[in-house]
Amino acid sequence: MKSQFVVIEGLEGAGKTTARETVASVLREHGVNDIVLTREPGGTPIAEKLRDLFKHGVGNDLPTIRAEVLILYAARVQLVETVIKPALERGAWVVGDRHDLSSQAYQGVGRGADPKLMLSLRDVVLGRFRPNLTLYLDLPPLIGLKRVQARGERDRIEQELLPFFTRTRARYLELAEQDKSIVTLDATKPLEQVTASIRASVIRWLLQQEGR
Ligand code: T5A
Repeated sequence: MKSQFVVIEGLEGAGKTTARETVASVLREHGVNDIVLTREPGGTPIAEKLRDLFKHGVGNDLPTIRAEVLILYAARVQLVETVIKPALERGAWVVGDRHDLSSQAYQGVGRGADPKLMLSLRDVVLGRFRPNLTLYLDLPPLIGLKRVQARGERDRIEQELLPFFTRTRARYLELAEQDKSIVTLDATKPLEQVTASIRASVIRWLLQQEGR
């Protein structure tokens, strides 16, 4: 099968880190051995610096909403052009922890940037490049935030209030509803059940791709 780009999406604490490993292990079981794992923002030296700027700013100089959007797109395009596309071209598969859908949800609606403008920006910066499959791990924000609370210090995004995450989740659900390449999974279930549904979804999708 031609190499593919699979992305895991969801709010904080949805279980994306574990999900990425699950997807990679299903792919290996199906004979895919060359797998590149990415995370966004980040994944190249430049993009990791931009991640730090996005998350913490510099001292009291915090990015404005528009600056934040451009920082995220600069990091994304750097990752896409120097890591993801070259990997796909050499025949590797790519499994990403977040991609553009995060910006559409967090910045487009959570932060209050114009959602239409965000879709246009995506088209300008990324052209027609899109993930082949996105697994969106859906859960109410309170559950996810409780799961990550134990980590201690919170970054700028994690310090946002509940209505921000509620808006962000609503946009995820809205966009998932409109796009057949996005599969929504219930991430409130115990980890073993979520893992089982991720495995089932990826296997079903692989079989569809192979025309079986
Ligand atoms: N962002 C990112 C934007 O605003 N715009 C963008 O365009 C992009 C790309 C990234 C931040 O940037 C924002 C979103 C984020 O705020 P990050 O540190 O990478 O920052 O944050 P996250 O991607 O959200 O990573 P998290 O670690 O917070 O979430 P995960 O990866 O979904 O959670 P995970 O897997 O680490 O699990 C958290 C805890 O929950 C447990 C795990 O064991 C772990 O302890 N857990 C479960 N517990 C019970 N039941 C389950 N089903 C569980 N699943 C996981």
